[in-house]
Amino acid sequence: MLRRTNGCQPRTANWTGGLAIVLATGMAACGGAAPEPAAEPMEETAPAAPAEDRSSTAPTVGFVTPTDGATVTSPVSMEFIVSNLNISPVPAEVESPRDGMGHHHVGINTECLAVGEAIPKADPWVHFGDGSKVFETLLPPGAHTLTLQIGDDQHVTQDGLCTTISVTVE
Ligand SMILES: [Cu+2]
Repeated sequence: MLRRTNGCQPRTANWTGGLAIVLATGMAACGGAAPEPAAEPMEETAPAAPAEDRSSTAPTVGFVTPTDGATVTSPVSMEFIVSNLNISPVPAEVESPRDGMGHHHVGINTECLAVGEAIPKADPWVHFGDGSKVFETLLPPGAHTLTLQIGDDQHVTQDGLCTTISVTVE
């Protein structure tokens, strides 16, 4: 719990109470007055923050378009998005994969590869080693599975960085 007896500590962690109130409370405490009891209920909301931080640092990947279950026309336009990961062109020479960097791969009518596997440079996989975040491809009418998977500089799959959607081409 963030329960401090020193009222002079900046309370920058409190985003819910409003900055003006936090500053006013802090200044009153620094001026020698007794700590304001009114500030306590606001601090009780603080413990929610660390859990939120943990989930927001996990890398994710997904399709902006199309959405899962969508009916689309060919050529099918795709747009990719990541969070907490940098999409970067693969360097000309790779001695070891860079941390926190990767590029997109689309697998047509195939599932996610296992973590730690190198993504084949062949059908049904398309590599976007130039850092592209969009793709357009012709698909025949019918149901299709689109898999979007991140690979590092050596095209090796990463934990949690794959998603599969289903679309129907008209
Ligand atoms: Cu690749």
